[in-house]
Amino acid sequence: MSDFFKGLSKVEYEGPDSDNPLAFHHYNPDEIVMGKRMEEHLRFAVAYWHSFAWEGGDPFGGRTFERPWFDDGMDGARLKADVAFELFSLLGAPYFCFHDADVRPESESFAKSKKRLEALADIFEQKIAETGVKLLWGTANLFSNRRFMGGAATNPDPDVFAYAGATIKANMDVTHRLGGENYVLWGGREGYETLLNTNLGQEMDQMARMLSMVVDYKHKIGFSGAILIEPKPQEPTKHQYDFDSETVIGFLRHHGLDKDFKLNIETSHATLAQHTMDHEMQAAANAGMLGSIDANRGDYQNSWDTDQFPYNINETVEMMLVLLRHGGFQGGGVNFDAKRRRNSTDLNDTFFGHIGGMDVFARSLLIADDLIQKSPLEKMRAERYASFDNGKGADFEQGKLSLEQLAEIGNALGEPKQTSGQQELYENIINRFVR
Ligand code: XLS
Ligand code: NI
Ligand code: NI
Repeated sequence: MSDFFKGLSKVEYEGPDSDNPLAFHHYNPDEIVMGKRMEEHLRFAVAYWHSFAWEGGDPFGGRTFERPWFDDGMDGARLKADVAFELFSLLGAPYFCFHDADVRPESESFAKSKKRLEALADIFEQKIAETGVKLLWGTANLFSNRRFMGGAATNPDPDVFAYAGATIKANMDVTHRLGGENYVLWGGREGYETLLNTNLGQEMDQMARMLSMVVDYKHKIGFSGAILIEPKPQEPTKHQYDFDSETVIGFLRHHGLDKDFKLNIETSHATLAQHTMDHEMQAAANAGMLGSIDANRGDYQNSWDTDQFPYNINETVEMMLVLLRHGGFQGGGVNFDAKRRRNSTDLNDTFFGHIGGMDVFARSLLIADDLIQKSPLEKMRAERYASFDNGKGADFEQGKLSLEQLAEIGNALGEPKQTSGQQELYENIINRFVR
């Protein structure tokens, strides 16, 4: 293995009282929570794109990071792979995720770019065997290259549709070969800038067609992982078709595709959709589609995808409550789709970001477990709906009452008794356990 992070040793759990900023204070992989190791609950992954491919540019200025693999073709790509696996191992992250474009430089033809991707996959195969780090998911970048400016699956040009299909196939093949546990589709440019030039119905149908081809192919090659769709309401396009969890679930059901997909839900995207992350996760869980999450945070005062590292305890506790109540991720995990800030230029900053993120999840998992086991939260919520458990309430719930029968009951009632929703009490219980 390379020794790029000279002098750094493996990040270990040292407990909440440790002063060491390069240690975990809460993430203790072997600690048992609800009968399962913490590592198995959380299944952390490092995102190749933010930590190794992103150069620190933004719309107002270019690269701020100095890394020896930038601009260096396939040699750079190989060095980047060395450093990436070094970081995964030092962090003790069990998984990573990547797009084709993160790991190999594009070449002048599709066939040559694919060769390069396969060459990197050869390297990954070896490194996976050496380090035990696994692939949580692979995906295709169908948004950076200008050929996709008008969409990939939803492009009005069938040649671009075909190019997108070929790219997806190449990435599914590589993901499958590397033992990837899921495959992600984020519709980066599947959306529109203006309806004036857009045939919405045609574009949605094209998207559904591409998704059913993906499902057919998955079965054909025997890929047993889940195909995950990642909702986002906007950015880069003004309106993205996979707007939020409910929109994606409705779209999949409408096209008879819901059995073959799950969701990959991202915190910052939830914020952009004006939802909370636990709302997005809950919607997916209700549909049996809580596949995986992209962990980060957005900014509540602006409207772009800031992809900051997770930091907010209460937000994460609310997410972990949904996760634990629904029996965990269905095959996925917690992928840090998060980048250190543009002026966080030290090598250590990538470690601090991940350590903080892993700790906030671990701590929130423990708090959510306590809330479920030791606080009155679950009981209070259940009691709020308890009158549906028997009598007329149960009849209604089981669909035994017609509207006329319901009206008969209603006609005989006085004003229903007022029952407090007790939001403040619920909030106080959460904060009493956040420690
Ligand atoms: C961008 C998305 C992207 C996906 C993978 O906003 O979050 O990074 O996770 O294509
Ligand atoms: Ni994401
Ligand atoms: Ni994002």
